[in-house]
Amino acid sequence: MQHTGATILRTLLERQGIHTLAGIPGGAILPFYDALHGSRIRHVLTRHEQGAGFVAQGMARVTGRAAVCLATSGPGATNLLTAIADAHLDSVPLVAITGQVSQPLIGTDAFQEVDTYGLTLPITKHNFLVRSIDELLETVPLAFRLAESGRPGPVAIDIPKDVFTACADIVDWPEPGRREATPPCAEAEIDALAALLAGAQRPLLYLGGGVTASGATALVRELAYRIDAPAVTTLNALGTLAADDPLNMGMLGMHGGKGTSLLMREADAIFAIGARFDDRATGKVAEFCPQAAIAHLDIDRAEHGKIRSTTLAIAGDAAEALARLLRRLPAQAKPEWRARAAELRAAHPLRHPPAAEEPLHPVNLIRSLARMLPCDAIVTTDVGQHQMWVAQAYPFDRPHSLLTSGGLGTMGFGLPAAIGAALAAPGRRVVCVSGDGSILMNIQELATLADLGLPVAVLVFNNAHLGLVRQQQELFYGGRYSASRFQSSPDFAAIARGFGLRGVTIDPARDPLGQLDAALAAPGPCLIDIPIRETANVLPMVPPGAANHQTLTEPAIAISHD
Ligand SMILES: Cc1ncc(C[n+]2csc(CCOP(=O)(O)OP(=O)(O)O)c2C)c(N)n1
Repeated sequence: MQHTGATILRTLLERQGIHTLAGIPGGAILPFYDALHGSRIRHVLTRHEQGAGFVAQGMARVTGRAAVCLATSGPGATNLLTAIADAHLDSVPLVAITGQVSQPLIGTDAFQEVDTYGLTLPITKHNFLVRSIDELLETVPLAFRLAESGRPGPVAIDIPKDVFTACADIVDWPEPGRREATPPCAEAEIDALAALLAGAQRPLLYLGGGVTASGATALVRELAYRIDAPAVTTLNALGTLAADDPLNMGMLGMHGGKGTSLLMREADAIFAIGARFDDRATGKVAEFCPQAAIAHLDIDRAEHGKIRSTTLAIAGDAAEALARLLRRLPAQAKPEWRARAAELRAAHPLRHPPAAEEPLHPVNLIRSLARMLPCDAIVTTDVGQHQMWVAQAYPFDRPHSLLTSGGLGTMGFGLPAAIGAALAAPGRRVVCVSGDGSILMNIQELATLADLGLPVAVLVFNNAHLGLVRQQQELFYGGRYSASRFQSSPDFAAIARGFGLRGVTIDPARDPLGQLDAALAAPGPCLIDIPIRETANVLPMVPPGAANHQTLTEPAIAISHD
């Protein structure tokens, strides 16, 4: 039967099991939008292509499966770049499909022509410029296979308009692209790992996003208890161990607890799983875990020894390797080491004023928010102080429940990612915690949220500043505040109403938590603007470039144990 390139792409996506796409049409990709007319694939029309990229990321981060975003050539494609780069740094499986000018026009500075292939080359796992229908049939399944296999990541497919409009008879459709199993590591490597861990007196697990990507959460928990190893997590691995698990030492690095950093210095063996020794996590690398032998299990060989030399580096899938490790690793009780972890955690709690005194202190606010939400709620964040307060104070207890831009740190991530999460996880409550700076970077997606009516609540932690910038200027630039205070502040609740959503401004003087609870309890999407103290800082904080144990804390602030 005769097909156009556009109907072929639609069929390939349907066969791939794609139910939802996010994007914005335009000239070069219009033939594909024409083919979508009447398709069973749902198209979510965002208001900016970056929003489409993050909607797709929200879907992918919740499901672990590749999700798709679409844009036209030129400005449509360039608007997608930040979301693609973001997926690259956080290893999120994303397939970004862009229209391109027809092939005879490529290289002529045609209307809306930009070299999307060249631009996406350094920010994707792989990218394609498709030149024929035959290539399209090969490329689309391959793109999904590449995005999901090994270390997940973004794949870009640029399709010229004349490929969309070309016709061909298709007799045999290719099989959909699927995640390929990673080759198992050698027995000798598992033996060496078991020996290293069995010989350790003070072992510690350093867990990254690869644990979630591999579905290894339960195995990691079993391992921690098998050898009495406390665990630290990166931002993107929060929830791997429940926040209240006695072996969970919380997030490591720049905004991790002081007790966490001190325990890491005492460890004699660090087992890093699916983590990449990012500078925000390690602090000054030369002083990272100076006493420890380091074993590193990562699916991506390129990460081995990239930042920190290791005693043992194993390339493999975390779930597969851990299952084999657990079969031969005997249980080892280490009561003194566990007691030391408990002692350091108790000695260095998160400091914040008592809730009764300052209910809207961000730490108190986040703890109250968690009590108001169901335990399977999904939290997305933007980037800044509010993001770090969420990481420090929200009691995540499962993977895929915090969606945040870790590697790229992209302001504007939170709202569209929340929309994607709500699309991918129907029935689950989704909350986006944002700042008054970040929300403005993709606020147009409130219109998309209004279209869809999803149960997303956007909480704006409003401190009238680019808070994290203000904090750095206070702490490291002698209080010289430069371009971190907003001259004017929009009425966010009114803006939300303008988009057709419920908008609420919390009055701090009248039972603010009661107002928040009521706002969250009402059905449908909403935006809640919450004034917080302008000068509140996220502490602890390791000064950029310093070692993790040189973290700054705020001894003057009262400690509350609620
Ligand atoms: C797109 C982008 N531009 C600039 C930055 C640098 N940056 C990091 S945090 C921050 C301030 C964020 O302010 P806000 O969203 O109000 O959050 P707050 O820190 O006040 O909680 C800025 C400008 C960034 N991360 N992303």
